[in-house]
Amino acid sequence: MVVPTYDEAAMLPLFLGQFEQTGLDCLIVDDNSPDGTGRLADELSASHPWLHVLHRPEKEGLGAAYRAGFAWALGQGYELIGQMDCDLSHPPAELPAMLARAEEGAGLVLGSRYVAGGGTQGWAASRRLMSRSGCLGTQAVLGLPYPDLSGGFKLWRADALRRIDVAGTVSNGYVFQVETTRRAHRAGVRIAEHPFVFCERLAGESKMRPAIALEGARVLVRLRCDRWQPAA
Ligand SMILES: Nc1nc2c(ncn2[C@@H]2O[C@H](COP(=O)(O)OP(=O)(O)OP(=O)(O)O)[C@@H](O)[C@H]2O)c(=O)[nH]1
Ligand SMILES: [Mg+2]
Repeated sequence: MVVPTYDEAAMLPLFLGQFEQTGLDCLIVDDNSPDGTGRLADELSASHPWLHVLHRPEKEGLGAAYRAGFAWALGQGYELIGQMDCDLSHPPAELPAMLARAEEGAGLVLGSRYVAGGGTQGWAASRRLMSRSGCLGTQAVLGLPYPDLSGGFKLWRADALRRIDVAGTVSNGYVFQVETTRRAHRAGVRIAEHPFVFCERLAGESKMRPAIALEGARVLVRLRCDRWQPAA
């Protein structure tokens, strides 16, 4: 599982404590967090052989962190490569069910808050409205059938990541999630939606800002014009 971090020192031990139960490997991709998350991850990796750490020199946003993390995982030869947040908003307990969907043949298992059985917990009405309207607007603008397009809880087959040329994606922030799912849809990757309940973070600070949502809307317009097609 590729887990990007920026200032998650308060959450990292809690996250790893729950993640350990899954028996999976974890790659922390840290952008030189000022709060020392990267150093802490290094220390923990010394006693946890399943924990790997990739250090990036500066904060360049989620897309860049994921591109680096996926490249590392593909290079290591993993057949299944996932992505999730470090703040326990994406419950590690969902991973066995998501893995089962991938083993049944899905190339992308899309964790979804907005299909039956999914939801959000602990969000103010304003945040719910922003996320829901963002996803509905994105779905309408891009004509995609998936109601949760901005979420970052996903499991990929390595060949699906190659088919979408993940290294060649261009977006950052939340739109990176939209871009990769859109590419998967265009490339004919089998996509399975898995409902989960998104839980608000217990500690640390949210990086969500109105400016980020607005930037998302701007980049979405650019993505609408993107003519990316899978290689024949
Ligand atoms: N490496 C890296 N990780 C980031 C960056 N921005 C956010 N993250 C991490 O990516 C994950 C998801 O971040 P976001 O959803 O943007 O923000 P958040 O703080 O989780 O906000 P909410 O969950 O919406 O309250 C978290 O684990 C963050 O620490 C970044 O620029 N670089
Ligand atoms: Mg979060």
